[in-house]
Amino acid sequence: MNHRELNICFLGNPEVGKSCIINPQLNEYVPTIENRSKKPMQINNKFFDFNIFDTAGAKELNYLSKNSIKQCDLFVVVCSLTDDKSIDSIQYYIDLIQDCLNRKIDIPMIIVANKLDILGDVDNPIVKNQIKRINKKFNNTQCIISSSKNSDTISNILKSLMKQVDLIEKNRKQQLNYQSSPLRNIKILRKIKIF
Ligand SMILES: Nc1nc2c(ncn2[C@@H]2O[C@H](COP(=O)(O)OP(=O)(O)OP(=O)(O)O)[C@@H](O)[C@H]2O)c(=O)[nH]1
Ligand SMILES: [Mg+2]
Repeated sequence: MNHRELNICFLGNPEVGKSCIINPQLNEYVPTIENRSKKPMQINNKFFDFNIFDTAGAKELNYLSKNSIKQCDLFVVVCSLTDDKSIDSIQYYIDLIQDCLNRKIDIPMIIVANKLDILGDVDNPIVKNQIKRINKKFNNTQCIISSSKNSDTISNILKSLMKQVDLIEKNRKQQLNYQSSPLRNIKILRKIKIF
């Protein structure tokens, strides 16, 4: 069976829970320097091998994160619902990704607002407020609320990202078809006014 290989990069401030989302069995905080793991997964009858790049939240190790970003296809920016600074840093990571890839569009990306369990559930007014803040600033980027204690989180993230990949690839195909289609010439002709 054909397996498609994709590289996915986790970014975000220290201690937001990147490593625990990737590996929910972790229970002791050990700051990451750089870590790679593999996750095979079946999504909609297709087989994937995800190579997961876990990066350091520590800014001194940014040069390693930049190197990881350049090798990746999919991106997860993690913040903690209990840490305002980590929410403020989302933009920093989006800029870093766009700078490293040298493009601003067609980047499959998701924001994960983690540590929901500490605040209870999504009905908690603090949670509602944080989600509002994130959505207001990043309304073009999908956001999921999570707790790394829920072992399904990583699968949900990967499924959501693959939906974005499908859309980007579908759009790209349509554009290619359009560019090579005779219809394109008709449109161009229409732009020329005939008196
Ligand atoms: N209550 C709760 N604690 C969490 C959650 N996710 C992570 N933690 C705790 O937060 C601390 C940091 O988690 P890590 O996953 O190591 O954080 P990180 O983002 O990988 O941190 P760096 O590697 O330093 O960038 C650990 O003590 C975890 O047990 C969560 O969803 N809920
Ligand atoms: Mg870590």
